[in-house]
Amino acid sequence: NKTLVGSTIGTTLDRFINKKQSEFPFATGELSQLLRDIALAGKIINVEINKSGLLDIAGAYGTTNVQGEEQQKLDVIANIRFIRALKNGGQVCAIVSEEDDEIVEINQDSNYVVAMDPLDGSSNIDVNVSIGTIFSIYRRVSPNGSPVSREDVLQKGQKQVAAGYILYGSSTMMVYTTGHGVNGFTYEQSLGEFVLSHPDITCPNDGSIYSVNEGSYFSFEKGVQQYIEYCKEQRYSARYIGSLVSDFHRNMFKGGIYIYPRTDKALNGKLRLVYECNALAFIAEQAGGVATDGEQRIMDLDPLELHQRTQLFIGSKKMVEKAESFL
Ligand code: P6P
Repeated sequence: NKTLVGSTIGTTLDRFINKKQSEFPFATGELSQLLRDIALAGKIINVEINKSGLLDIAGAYGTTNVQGEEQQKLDVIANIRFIRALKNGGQVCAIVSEEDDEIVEINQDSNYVVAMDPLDGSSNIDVNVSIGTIFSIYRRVSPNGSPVSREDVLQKGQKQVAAGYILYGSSTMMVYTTGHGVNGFTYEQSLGEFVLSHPDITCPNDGSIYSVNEGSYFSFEKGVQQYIEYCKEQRYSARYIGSLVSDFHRNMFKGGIYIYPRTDKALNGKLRLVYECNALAFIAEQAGGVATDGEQRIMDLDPLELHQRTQLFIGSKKMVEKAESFL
């Protein structure tokens, strides 16, 4: 295990953000503040998640979100916490959230848009499996002070200025990029701070772990079935947690591929382009990995709808290329 020594490892997220900002002379500090606001919301949700087993907030909330999924109470709480933290932080003009059917307009005098899945994998909450927050950050394209437009929130993934996730697992980690590499921070309970624990994360170019829900095997297209057979012939390991952030995070460190292809129940795949796939695609590419929909680069896809779904093949470069060779 890494010992927290040296000037970089052990730096708090706050100091890291300040140091990085100083490397950009024209930085206004707005993006820095936004990243801090997200980290704050993550800390608050971390507390809620850790006590959810004790309080009756883990159970289903009774309402359903645009996915038609039972909205877990923690889903709703996480969404409220993030929206409140971003509103109070003052940097955000609009939010797109898995939990809100429409654009959440915040402050038309602010410059940033956040697209987020506040708590992905929430069906895992009440069985104590890790869950995650996924977020993308864009600069608005409409003039400051004007009403927020759909063009502000439906930007291609290549326009992201930052992206990241918070993984509430055996330890709580925040991993993010601003386009200059990927860095991982571990929440240090005693300090109440995220501390730099995994600087300059790189995804192995190849791997032997594949993550896909083989329960849907018979409804996968032939090429996907053939790639799964290939993985078995290679004696790869099957690891599918049912929590995208957990599978993605493990594959980024160990090497691996996560696939959510189209099925008979999910004709365009299940995962959402705007607030799940684009963020992880940005991180994957910044770490040396790749992310496609089986044909095109995820970050080149044109979002037409807020909750648009896409197929996702993401992880080690050679594994994604191999999978695509079967499609
Ligand atoms: P399935 C959780 O609902 C999620 O969005 C991802 O976190 C996870 O990888 C996937 O869906 C699981 O979906 O259809 O395999 O149960």
